[in-house]
Amino acid sequence: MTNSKCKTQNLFITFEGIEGAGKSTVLKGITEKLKERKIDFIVTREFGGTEIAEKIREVLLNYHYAEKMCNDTEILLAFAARAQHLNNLILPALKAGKWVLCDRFTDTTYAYQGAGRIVSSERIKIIEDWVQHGFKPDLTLLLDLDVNIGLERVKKIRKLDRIEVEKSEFFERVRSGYLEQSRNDPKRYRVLDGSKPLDNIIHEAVSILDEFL
Ligand code: Z5A
Repeated sequence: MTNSKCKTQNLFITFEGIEGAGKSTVLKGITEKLKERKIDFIVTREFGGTEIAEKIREVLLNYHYAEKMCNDTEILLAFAARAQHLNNLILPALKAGKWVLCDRFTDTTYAYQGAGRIVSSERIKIIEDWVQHGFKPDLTLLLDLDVNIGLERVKKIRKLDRIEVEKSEFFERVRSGYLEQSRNDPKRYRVLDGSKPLDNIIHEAVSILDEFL
């Protein structure tokens, strides 16, 4: 972990990408392999992960409001959920010696609210610093995928949520935002091609995790 206040030898690993990139599916495949390697881990997600954070997720995603949700509201709610998740689940799990595998984290806020909604990174960083005190993932696996392929995958399996109904230009900005983050932090980021067959992606992801064992 990169946060000196919360030093532990265990790993905080995040999975990022646009909708339908395959994060949840790849995460599931990886957990099978981690069990074989006798790693003690938990799997969690954002928005969400704790009772209160999941309630905030509902407000953020489950309704299509007549009123526009302000960008500041969206960001503050994201970090309110994150504060609950971080303090009540992620940090205790790391301190208890577990690996934490998290489907989305703060990089999503930079990609969706930052690049997607066009809010400056400096503005988001103020709240990140307030909530996280420098805490960051040790490793981030970014599943990169063509926006239209991702949205088609999602449309086949469920109804689109409040953010997913955005135009494809929004998701193009999100994808570019992620790729820019990966270029700015190459030590933490590994970019995987989300259009490859699932088995190949899972194999690649597990090989990356094996480097940490
Ligand atoms: N959000 C935000 O705006 N700001 C924040 O700070 C945070 C979140 C934390 C919900 O996220 C929304 O929250 C998200 C960003 C916003 N919004 N939007 N729009 P989520 O993680 O809960 O949901 P998601 O990313 O939208 O969902 P997803 O559909 O679950 O994506 P996924 O996990 O990457 O995909 P998947 O479920 O693993 O796969 C989707 C389908 O594709 C499934 O049928 C798979 O079998 C198939 N699939 C996956 N990989 C492959 C490959 N390689 N080949 C073929 N088929 C595949």
